[in-house]
Amino acid sequence: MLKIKSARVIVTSPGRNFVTLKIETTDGITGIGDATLNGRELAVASYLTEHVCPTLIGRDAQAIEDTWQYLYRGAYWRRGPVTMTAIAGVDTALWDIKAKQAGLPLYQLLGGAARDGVLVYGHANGETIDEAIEAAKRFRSEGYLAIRLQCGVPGLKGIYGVWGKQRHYGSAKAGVPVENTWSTTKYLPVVPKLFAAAREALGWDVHLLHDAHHRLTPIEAARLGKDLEPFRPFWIEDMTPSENQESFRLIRHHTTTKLAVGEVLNSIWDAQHLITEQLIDYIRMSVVHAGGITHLRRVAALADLYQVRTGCHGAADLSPVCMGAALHFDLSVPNFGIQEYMRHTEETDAVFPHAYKYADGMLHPGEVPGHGVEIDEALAAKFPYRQASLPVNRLEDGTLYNW
Ligand code: EZ4
Ligand code: CO
Repeated sequence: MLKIKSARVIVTSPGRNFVTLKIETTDGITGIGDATLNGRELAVASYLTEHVCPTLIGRDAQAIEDTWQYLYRGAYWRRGPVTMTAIAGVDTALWDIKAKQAGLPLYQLLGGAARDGVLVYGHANGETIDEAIEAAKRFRSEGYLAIRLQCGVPGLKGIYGVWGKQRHYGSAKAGVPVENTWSTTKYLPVVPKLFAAAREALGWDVHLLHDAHHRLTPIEAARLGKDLEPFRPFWIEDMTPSENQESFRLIRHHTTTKLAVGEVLNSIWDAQHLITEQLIDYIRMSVVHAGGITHLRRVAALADLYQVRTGCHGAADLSPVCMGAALHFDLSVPNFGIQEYMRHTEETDAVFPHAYKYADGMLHPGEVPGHGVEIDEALAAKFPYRQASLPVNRLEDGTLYNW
């Protein structure tokens, strides 16, 4: 039996905070898993260090399903982002170990490659529509086949997803939360103009996406969906929050624009009605926030029955370890749709050397045994944790709203 000898948490901040769980077996195989929860990093680190790591020592490193059940059922308190992110850290590290032990890239253990590569979308944005289109053209020149478009809204400062000319994006800022202002009335007319300009400039041979970041009511979402129908978006993401999964039925009744949701969901139960009632087209849950490879496979298997495809969250606050693991999942899962790809900073890539590579609009996880991502601990130690928070949003009259 391959036993777990040690399990420890590494927190590093090469531009932004990342939490990594490293597990070592008695015969010296190591595996790592991402356990980063943006803005709440140390809650997961503590959950792992205080409550999970001690229970892992001496356990069978190969019994991934049993360990998953042990951590999920064994906590008594089920679900929730902190718990499920911690479980994901363990699960991803154990899959990494199992694949290394087999001498195979992880996707081979998940059934082998079901496609040649993983279609990704990049993030084009700008303060103005013209700037966003210029950014989208740069992505096209780099071979991207799918591009997310976000632009500023006249009269509003600090719009989600707009970071101007910087190549890298960090939504969390040092200290207490920054406050942004939101107006749906100002936002709604802008997006159809952005999409019209994009089709004019980029043509129809490219997938265009957009993220409404939970800011619309269902009927507002329905209106946006209708307005965007002529431009055939690949999807509109997070039109409205999904705690009430029924909300999506109302949007569905009004528009054929494809709907994606799920980056803040942690459990298959959070998506049960969205999937089984065919209220969405893409489920965006990630390896790191939804209980690891083990649980995400279960979500995908359910989704496949209802023709819902995957579209894993892949923002830069999910570490390269999550990206590596996600790519093995994406390559092997039958109902893969698309993978979000926000490039990490050079510092982050140096701390997490990885086998995955981008070419011609696709990522491939590589052929290295395991998930193909390692951590340079000496370098990681040079970037100590810095407290940072996600912004909050207020309506123009000061009412606290969804960010
Ligand atoms: O705001 O990951 O689609 N991507 C997103 C992200 C989220 C951040 C929050 O931590 O919506 O940019
Ligand atoms: Co999003």
